[in-house]
Amino acid sequence: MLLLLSLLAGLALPAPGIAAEEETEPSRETLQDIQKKVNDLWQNLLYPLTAGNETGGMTYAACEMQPSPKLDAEKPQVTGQVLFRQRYPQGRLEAIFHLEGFPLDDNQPGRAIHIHELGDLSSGCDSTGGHYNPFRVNHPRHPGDFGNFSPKDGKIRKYKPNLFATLFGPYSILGRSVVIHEQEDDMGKGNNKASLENGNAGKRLACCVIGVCSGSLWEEKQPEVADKKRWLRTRL
Ligand SMILES: [Cu+2]
Ligand SMILES: [Zn+2]
Repeated sequence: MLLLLSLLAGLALPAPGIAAEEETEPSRETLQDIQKKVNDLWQNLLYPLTAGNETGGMTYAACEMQPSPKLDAEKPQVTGQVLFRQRYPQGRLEAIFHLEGFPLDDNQPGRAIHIHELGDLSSGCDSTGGHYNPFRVNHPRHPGDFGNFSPKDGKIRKYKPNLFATLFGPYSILGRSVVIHEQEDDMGKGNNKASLENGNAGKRLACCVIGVCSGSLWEEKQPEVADKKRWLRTRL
């Protein structure tokens, strides 16, 4: 034990008479290289199958939305999917929100969608915990704060690129949940504690757990959201 302690002490203190090596900033390439190695390690440890060759380095995940079983029968029964994809290892997360079951004459200005911390549906959407908040920051700076969505004809059809959440590494959202709320997200501007935690978005209408999938669902749904983008472009 003593020997171990003295060895550790020897490592921690520079030997007398030897000048400490001059510190230089690591280059951007070195940092990127380290980041990739750390990500590779995590990826291989946690999800050895997700960065497979079959999908050309693209990882796909799906969340099969189900209405909260605790919801009153007259509330919107939301179903559908939230799909994710991300190119391994440096790509940014993209998502397709493909949901239905909202009232046709919806007078709600928007519905909040977030990633919640837990993938536990044992008590419906109530057991999914709070917002996934790995960096201990205030709402709406959580990686899964997707903002507000306005259903049209009872449906949400939305594509979002460049998201902050990730499918890879220690902060992966795999196994966590997506929750749709009854109300609008106040985006942290509600002037109270809950606003900085969850945006006062109200009841949890529906939720699901994010899991790895193949690319077929993404291929199937993408034309619907892509068409919409093209339609918008022609109108501008
Ligand atoms: Cu939420
Ligand atoms: Zn949040």
